Amino acid sequence: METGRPAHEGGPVPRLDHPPGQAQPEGVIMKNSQVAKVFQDIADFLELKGEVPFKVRAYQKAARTIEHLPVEVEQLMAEGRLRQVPGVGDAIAKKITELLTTGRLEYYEKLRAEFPEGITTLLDIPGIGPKTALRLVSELGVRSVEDLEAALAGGKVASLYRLGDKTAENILRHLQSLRTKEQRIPLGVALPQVEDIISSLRERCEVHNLTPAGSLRRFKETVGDVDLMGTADNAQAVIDTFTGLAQVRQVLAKGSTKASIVTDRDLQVDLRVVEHDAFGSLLQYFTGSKQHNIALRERGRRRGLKLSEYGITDLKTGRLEKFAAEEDFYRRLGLPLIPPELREGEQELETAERGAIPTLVELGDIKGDLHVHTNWSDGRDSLETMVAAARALGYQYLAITEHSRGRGIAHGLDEGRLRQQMTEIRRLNESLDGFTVLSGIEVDIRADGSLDLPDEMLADLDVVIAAVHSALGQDEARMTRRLLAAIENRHVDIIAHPTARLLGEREPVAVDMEAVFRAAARTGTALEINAMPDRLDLKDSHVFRARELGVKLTLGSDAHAAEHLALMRYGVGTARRGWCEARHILNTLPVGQVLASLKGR
Ligand code: DGT
Ligand code: CA
Ligand code: CA
Repeated sequence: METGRPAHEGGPVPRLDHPPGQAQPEGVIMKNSQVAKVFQDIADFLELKGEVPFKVRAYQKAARTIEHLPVEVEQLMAEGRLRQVPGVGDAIAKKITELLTTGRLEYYEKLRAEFPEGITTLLDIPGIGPKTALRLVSELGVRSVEDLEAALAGGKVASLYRLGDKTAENILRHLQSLRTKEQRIPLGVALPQVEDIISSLRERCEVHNLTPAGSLRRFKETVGDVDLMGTADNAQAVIDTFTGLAQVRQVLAKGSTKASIVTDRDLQVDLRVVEHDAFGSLLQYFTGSKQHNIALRERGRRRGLKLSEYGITDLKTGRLEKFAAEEDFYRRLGLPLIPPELREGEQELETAERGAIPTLVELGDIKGDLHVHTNWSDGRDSLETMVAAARALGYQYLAITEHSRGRGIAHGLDEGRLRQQMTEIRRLNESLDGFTVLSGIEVDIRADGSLDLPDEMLADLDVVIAAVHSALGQDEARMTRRLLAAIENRHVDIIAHPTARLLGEREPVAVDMEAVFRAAARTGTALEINAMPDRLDLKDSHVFRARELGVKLTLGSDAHAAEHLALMRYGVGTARRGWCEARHILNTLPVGQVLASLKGR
């Protein structure tokens, strides 16, 4: 069952913007994590002051308990049950009450005033204990995350007496993972930036095999940071060029073979450069996922082999074998090369073992785009322009699928204009050689599940896509009924962007996806993988399940301008993450067979 909640990675992150213990905006309820944070800070302050350990531990324990409470501490207070919480005695119960009722805590604020400003920000960062925080503030004048990053990059943290490289590295790692959790960046935002960086680097220095690894290479819908790999004879020259690129806003760390930067558009990019003979193991290691690598390492261990980014060590002889190619790395473990999109630590190793890794669909398999808008509705470009762009991509056909009349803001077509467009398309087809324009529609599914155009109209079209665009807040039962009604309509060939989510902007609708998949499979209605990078809807896990249930799938760019046709690659990546082969995607077929496979035919 789909509950309509997105699968956001990482838990809630401590908010660094609003210092806890200070007055909260009116009406804002303090979360358990915020209350816990106040008590953790108190424990840290007391430790810094040299208080007796048992007192420090009491606050630490209270913080931990509150953080993990299964109910809101606010509710416990209302019910007079604070004292029932383990570790909460009279004194702490009183402090919680003060904090929750007034939004501030006098005791905390007094303590806080004894220490330099900025220290609580540092205490929020995992890997920085109270003593280190105090030294960073008083000896280096660090007051903010930015100050800390600068101090780390300048080697100042490592040079603090008795702190050293290891601690500095540790802090940097925690900072990076905080950044990663806070803001995952949509693939469609990250990939073009990375491609830009890659081409800049290639132009400016002698670097080979420059490839993204990590989640970007696996085509995950969002990425935390970008991991770039390359080879060079002179690694330092590549690193220097990289950190000096115009796209770089901040250098987080820099060494002789690796560097981390943040771009002017807030994307963190880590670059690693190795010698050619070790590139395969490097790329394998940093492509991940972590889960995949753990499973792979376990497999190696059973064979007496130790895996690392440097290669594979035979534990008996201690000899390190290097790998220039990823394929040879996998072969050494008795496995075929596993496509990056499958490396999620799920069932790819067992499948590879059985020799059953699918031949995943590729962009080159796509013979046409089945979801396209023109300036007849809310698209920017003309029919002719869209067709020319599709031909330039090597496609054989294109389905024109404007919005229907109910989508007033999108200049949706009524029957009259739609028939007009059909005539226009027929005329256009007569002038085209080896290319077919299909007459379609993206008909609106109304709130009650009925469609926005009469059946007689839909029956005359080549391709009928149906989609929800409004009343997205319906409860799961109603939304499911609504989608099922459209699926049951015999003229509906495809359901577009079934969950209507917009990454980072709009939650998916609440709908029983399993019921949708089963109805789609039973009726032969195809579900779309919308390739717009802020949609990617169906998402990877839905694609996987739908395919498993035998649902027909289509890929559509939902292009509203000629250049959007190229967004198809994001849809293909999502299909690959759902383990799709070409045969699972209708528009890998030539036009005649696609039409024959659509339900409405
Ligand atoms: P992201 O950046 O959060 O979108 O996800 P990834 O997968 O790109 O993760 P990232 O950037 O932290 O690390 C890149 C790869 O490096 C990761 O996919 C696998 C490898 N890696 C990182 N940390 C570990 C680790 O602790 N153990 C293992 N085995 N591999 C790791
Ligand atoms: Ca990454
Ligand atoms: Ca990384």
